[in-house]
Amino acid sequence: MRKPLVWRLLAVLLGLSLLAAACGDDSSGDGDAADGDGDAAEPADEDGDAAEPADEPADGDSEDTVDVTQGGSLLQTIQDRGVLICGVSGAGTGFSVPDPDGNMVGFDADMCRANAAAILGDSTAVEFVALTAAERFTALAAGDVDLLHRNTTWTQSRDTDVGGDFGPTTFFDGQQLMGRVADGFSADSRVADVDGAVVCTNAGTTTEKNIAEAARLEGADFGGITLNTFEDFNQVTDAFIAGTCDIITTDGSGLVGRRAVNDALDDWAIFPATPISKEPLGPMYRQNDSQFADVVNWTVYAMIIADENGVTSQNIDDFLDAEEYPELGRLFGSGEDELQSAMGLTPDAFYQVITQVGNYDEVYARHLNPLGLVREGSANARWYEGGLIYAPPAR
Ligand SMILES: N[C@@H](CCC(=O)N[C@@H](CS)C(=O)NCC(=O)O)C(=O)O
Repeated sequence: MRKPLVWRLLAVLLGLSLLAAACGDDSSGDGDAADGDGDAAEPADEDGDAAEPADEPADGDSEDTVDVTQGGSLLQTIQDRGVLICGVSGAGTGFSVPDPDGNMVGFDADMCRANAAAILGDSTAVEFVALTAAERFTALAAGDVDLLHRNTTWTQSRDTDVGGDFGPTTFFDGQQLMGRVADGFSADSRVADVDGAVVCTNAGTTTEKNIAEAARLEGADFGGITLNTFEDFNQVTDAFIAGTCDIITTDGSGLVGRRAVNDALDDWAIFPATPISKEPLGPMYRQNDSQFADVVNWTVYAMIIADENGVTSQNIDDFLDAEEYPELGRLFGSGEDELQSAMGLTPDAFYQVITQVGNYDEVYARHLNPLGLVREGSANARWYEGGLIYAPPAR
């Protein structure tokens, strides 16, 4: 049954307004959002526009298949534009930092490249926009970036109030603290040991809220902390090195990264051993665009499935026989029952991801192993090795 005319007209109008939002003046990602001037940005919680198509009444179709092509998906906008605009930190050691030539390097940066390889067949077709933690949600809501791969923790408020949706967790993290060994801190230190300390972090993060809450929960014997927040984590680390901060705190991965690049393994202690929070980090995009969400999510899943099966950028061509490897045949587009075309991608979209960027483990090993972050024994291990990295089946 076709939708009544009024709903079809509404859908067209909504599609156009979504496109206008996504293609606004700043959609070239020229860095306005990164400048922090916030001009173009509406308050993040006014992003509700995008939710309206979901209110459309069910049309009563009872067919087995559904039409997955939705009006106004960001996917088409990116394909027409020919470049993916990806919001990253730009100061997240191991996750996204510019190299001396200005190339964005890291785990999150490669996740952006993987999305570009899937959507555009070209992992280099990415424009990176460096965003501080405080800027990121406004930039996303305003359409300055298509998505975030920016050490962003999936939380209830960000998933609801802030107008975002989250993809699969790509790195299971947790908040820790770092202090100087010379000040008596060790890996066995606890939050109780930072009584009276100047504790520093970056603003607009779960981190600043968690530490304030943890200090309050220490109880009556705990005198309190002085919490100082900075715009970005480079400033936080500089203040720690300068001695202005006794303790710095953020996602454990960030602390391990900063300690490694400052060659301070013996001088800076990270604690407590069990983090004070859960920080599931992953992609975030504007809410209620199911087609775009599917593409971002299945890009991550394809990288995980490849890893589960030992398929790498180097050996993928050995796994294209769809008779022998039916799931991989579907996923990489060599089987006739491939599912990528129905998602608005080319059949070989995920083949491009693996050949151009690598599987999950290759990306992890490239950027995080050198910092001392290992998957084995951590939540980021494969599910069949006791970790939480898991993908649904490609069927
Ligand atoms: N995961 C937390 C913290 C994110 C965060 O800002 N992490 C720091 C340290 S890993 C970072 O990315 N710093 C880079 C910067 O400040 O630009 C959140 O989503 O609020």
